[in-house]
Amino acid sequence: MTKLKLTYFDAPTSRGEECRLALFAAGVDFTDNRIARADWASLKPTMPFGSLPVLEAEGKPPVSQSNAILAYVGRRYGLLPKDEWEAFRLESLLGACEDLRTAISATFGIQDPEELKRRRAALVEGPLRTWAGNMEKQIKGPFAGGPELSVADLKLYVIATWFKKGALDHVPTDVLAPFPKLEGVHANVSAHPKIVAWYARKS
Ligand SMILES: N[C@@H](CCC(=O)N[C@@H](CS)C(=O)NCC(=O)O)C(=O)O
Repeated sequence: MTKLKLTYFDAPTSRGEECRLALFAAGVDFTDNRIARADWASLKPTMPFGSLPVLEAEGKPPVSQSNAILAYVGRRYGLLPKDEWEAFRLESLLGACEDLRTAISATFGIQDPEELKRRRAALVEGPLRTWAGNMEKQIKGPFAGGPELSVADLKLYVIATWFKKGALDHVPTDVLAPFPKLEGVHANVSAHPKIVAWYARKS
């Protein structure tokens, strides 16, 4: 296998960041290809589904979709358990995270401030809290699958960080406080030596 190349926007966020974290945490020597927003319009039609992230290997077709990338990295490089059913269960958490992102994305682009406030409050009280309550029951602790870090933890970490840094207006930074296992995943991923090393490297 030649060196993998991951393409995403030049931002430490979202679906690209969770794939970078997975590759780095798994010890994969990959090319971290970061593109400028200004270049996106011309690149978009060249991507399998017109979106990022995309993972490439020489001689292979490029592959899109963050969850497919995470599942591949997880299975091939040890960030998913060998037990196939447990790996499958953890992959289902990746899908649930994308469902939440879809619900959040439905509130993007709302121009009227009062409408945005109302829709975000409904998001927090409805889909977000329901998602967090369901996710809480899936997390074994300290990580989603138990003692070992997996790609599911990295996806959960990136989403929790999104809330915690206050990037979404009207979504409280402590929205996950009633969910100690989710908070625990965030804290334990933050403190994981590989994740500490990644952010030390980038700063
Ligand atoms: N389901 C896809 C969604 C990909 C997606 O929407 N990516 C965003 C960035 S996080 C993107 O490429 N946005 C630019 C665009 O769609 O033109 C995945 O999980 O990879």
